[in-house]
Amino acid sequence: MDQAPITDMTGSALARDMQRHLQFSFGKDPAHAQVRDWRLALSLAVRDRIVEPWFKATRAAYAGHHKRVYYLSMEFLIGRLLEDAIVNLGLGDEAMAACAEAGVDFDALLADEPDAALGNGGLGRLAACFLDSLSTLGCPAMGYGIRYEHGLFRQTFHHGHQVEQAEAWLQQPHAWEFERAEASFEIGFYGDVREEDGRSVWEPGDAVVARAYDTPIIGWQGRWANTLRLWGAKPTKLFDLARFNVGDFNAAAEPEAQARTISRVLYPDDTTDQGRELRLKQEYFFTAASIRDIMRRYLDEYSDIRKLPTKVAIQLNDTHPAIAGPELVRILHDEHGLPFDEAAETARLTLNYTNHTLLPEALESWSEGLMWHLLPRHMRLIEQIDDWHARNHPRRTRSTIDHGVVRMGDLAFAMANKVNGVSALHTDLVKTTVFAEQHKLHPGRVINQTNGVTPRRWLVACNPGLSNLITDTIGTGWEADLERLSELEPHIDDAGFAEAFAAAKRANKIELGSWLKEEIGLTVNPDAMFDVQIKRIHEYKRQLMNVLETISLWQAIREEPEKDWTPRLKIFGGKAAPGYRTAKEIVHLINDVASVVNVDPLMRGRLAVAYPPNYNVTMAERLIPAADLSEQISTAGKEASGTGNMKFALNGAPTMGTLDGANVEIRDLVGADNFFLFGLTTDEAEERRETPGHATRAIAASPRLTAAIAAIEKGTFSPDDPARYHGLGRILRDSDYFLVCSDFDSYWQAQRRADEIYRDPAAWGRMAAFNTARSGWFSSDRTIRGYMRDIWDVEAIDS
Ligand code: 26V
Repeated sequence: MDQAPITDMTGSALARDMQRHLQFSFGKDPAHAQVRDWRLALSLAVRDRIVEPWFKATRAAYAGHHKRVYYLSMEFLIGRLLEDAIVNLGLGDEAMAACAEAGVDFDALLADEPDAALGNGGLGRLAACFLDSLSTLGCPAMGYGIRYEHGLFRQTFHHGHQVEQAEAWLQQPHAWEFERAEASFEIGFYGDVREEDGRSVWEPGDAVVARAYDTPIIGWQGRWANTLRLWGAKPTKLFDLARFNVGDFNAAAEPEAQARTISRVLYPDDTTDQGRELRLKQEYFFTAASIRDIMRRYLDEYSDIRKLPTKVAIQLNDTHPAIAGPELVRILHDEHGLPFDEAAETARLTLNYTNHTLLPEALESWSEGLMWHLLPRHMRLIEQIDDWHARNHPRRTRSTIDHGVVRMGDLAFAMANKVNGVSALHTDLVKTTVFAEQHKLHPGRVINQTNGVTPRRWLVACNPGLSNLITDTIGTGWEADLERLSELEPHIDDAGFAEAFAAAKRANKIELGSWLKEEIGLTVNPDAMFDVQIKRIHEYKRQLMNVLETISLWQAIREEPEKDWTPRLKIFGGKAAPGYRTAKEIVHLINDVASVVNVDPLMRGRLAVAYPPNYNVTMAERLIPAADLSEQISTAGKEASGTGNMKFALNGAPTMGTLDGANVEIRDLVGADNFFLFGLTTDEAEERRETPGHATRAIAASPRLTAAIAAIEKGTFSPDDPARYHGLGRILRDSDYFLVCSDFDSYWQAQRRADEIYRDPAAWGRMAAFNTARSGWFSSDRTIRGYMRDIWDVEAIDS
C-alpha cells in the first residue's frame, strides 16, 4: 500500500483508507462487508482527517497559554456525526466517490448511523450547536458531559398511545470516540467529614471511577477542533474475587453493576425531580470529574490558584452542574488552603450560569436531607456560601436553603460571575420574576445571550438544494458568516431566483412525502401546505391547541365540502416524558385524530395529519427543510427561547407564532409582514389567568372551539373509548392554565390568513425567502461570539 499522508483529502486517498480500515481495523473481507462495516470504515477514514487539526488546536491552546472555556452540560444532543464531519471537511464528493468505488450506497451508509440522543430537547441541542460554533470560531474550549449508555428512549405508538423502549446507541462500535483509560478520577459519595489541622477533610463512604471518552469536534472547513469529553462510570474495583471464590457469582459482579448504573441512562425531563438520588449522583459525578480535570490542566500550566479566573471560564448549562460551586470551593479552601471568602470569590469569578426555563416545576431543588447524606461536605459548604452571600448582602431576604430544600437556581446565581437568559424576553423575565431579588442585589450580573443554531448542520448539511442556490446567488463564505444571507434580499423578486427557491422547497417536500409513505404509509399531496410542529410534548407548547385547530378545520371542510380549501398537511413530531400523563394523552389524541381525518374521503388531498414516531435530530433534519409553516405557539412567557423556530426561518418557513421567547426577535428581524402573529402577550396572559372563568368565557364566545372540544369529549376520535379525552376536556374547561381557549380564535384567524397567502405562490415564496435572507443573525456563531465577549473574556486563536 502506498504511503500518502493520512491528511490527504483526495477521493482516491479516502477510498483507500476506507478499504484499509475495513480490513485492518474491523477485520472484514470487502466481499462480505455489510452497510454497517462500510459505514464504520468510512467513519474511521474521515476521523483520521480530523485528528491532525485536533492535535494542532490542542497544541496551539497550550503554546499560547490561552484562557479556556469549559462547557458543562448534562446533555449533548449531537445526533449523527458522519455527515456533519464530511460537510465540515468539505469531503462530500470524495466520500460519495469512495462509496461508489466500493459499490455501496452513500446515503444508505449515512442513514445507518445511530442518532446519538444524549439529551432531551432544546437545552441539549443548544449545547451541540455551541460545540460546533466553538470549533468553527477557533475558541479554545471543551465540552464536558456524561457518556450515557442509553440515550433518550425510543418512542413507538401502540394503538395511538406512546410506548417507550430503551435506546441502545452504544451496542455497536462507536467510531468517533477515543477511550482515555489514563484520564480517570475517583469520585466519592456519602461518608463523613473530619477536622484535621483546622481543615475539613471529607472521607467518602463510597466511590466510583469516572473515565474519560473523547470525541473530536471539527469546525467549519477543518480549521480547528475541540474536544467533547464524556465521563463513563466504572467501579473502583472491578470484581470481588473473594466472593467469586466462595461461589457467590452475582455478588462478585455487584460493584461493576452498581457503578455503571450512574452513567447508564439519561433521565427524561419528568415532572418531579424529588426522590431521585441517582440523578443527583449523576450531577455530582460528571461535575466533580470535570472540575478535577480542569484543575489538573490548570495546575499543569500555572501555579497560583488565585489566578484561576484569568485562565479558566466555566459555563454551567442550567443548574444541573450547579454543585460545581461548592465543589470548587471545597478544592480551593479544603485542599489548597485559600481562606473561605477568597475561595468562594475565586470560584464565583470562574463560574457562569445559563438559565433555560422559568417554569416552577422545572426549577431544580434537592432536599437538604438527601444532600447531607450524599454530599455531607458540600451541604456544609452550601450553608457557608449562603452565609457568605448574606453577610455581603444584608438586605437579602431569600436564602438558598428554604424549608428543607436547596434551590439550585439560587446557588448557581450566587456562585456566578454572569447569569444569562437565552432570549431578550426571557432575560427580562429572569430579571423581573424568579431572580428579581438577586438581580437587584447584583445589577449587571444578568445579561442576555439569545440562542442560535449552527448553519452547517441546519442548512448546509440538511438542505443542500437551498444551500446550493444560496451559493450560486451570493457565492461561498456565508456558511461561517451567516449575516451575509442578507445579500439574497435584492434577488428575492428576480423571477429566476424565486422559481429556484420554490423548486428547492418543492423537491424537499416530495422527498419527505416519499419518506412519510414508507414510514407511516401516508400518501401526501405535495402541493398542500406542510405545517410542522416538532418539539417535546408539553402543555405550555400547546400541541393541544394545534390539534383542536385541526379538528375545527376538519369540521369546517365537512360542512362545506364544495369550497376551495387550501390543502394542508399537519405534521407533528415529539416525545412525551414517560411520567407526564397529560402529555401522553395529547400524543394519543393526535394519533386518534389522524386515524379519523386520514381516512375521511372528504379530506382527500385537502387535510391530513402525519405523526411519525420517534422524533429526533435526524428526523428534524428531514422535516425542517420541507416545512412551509413553522408552529411556535407556546403560551407567551413560557418558552425561554426556542431554537427550532430559528431553524425553520432559516430554511424558508415563516412562523405561526406568539410573542414568546426568540419568536419576538425573529419577527423583528424577518419583518412583521413575514410572520403570522397571534395570541396574548406575556402581560395579557398573566392577567387573563387571573380572570375568573376565562376558559368558560372563551369557549362560549367561540362556536368553533365549542364544537372541537365537544367532538373530543363525545368520543368522535375514540369511538372504542368515548371517555378517553374527558380529562383533556376538563383541563380545558376548568383551569386552562396555558390559555389554549383564550388564544384559540386568534390562532384560527392567523391560520386562515396563512391559507389565503399560500394560495398565491409568489406571495408565499417572497415571505419564505425573506425568512431565509433575514435569519443570519440566528447563527450560533453570533451567540458564541457574545459569550466570548460578554461572559468568558476569551479570544479566538488564529491557527
Ligand atoms: C424541563 C421540565 C422538567 C420538569 C417538567 C417540566 C419541564 C419543562 C421544561 C423543562 C426544560 C428544561 C430546560 C430546557 O430544555 N429549556 C429549553 O432550553 C432551550 C435552549 O435554551 C430553549 O430554547 C427552550 O425554550 C427551553 O425550553
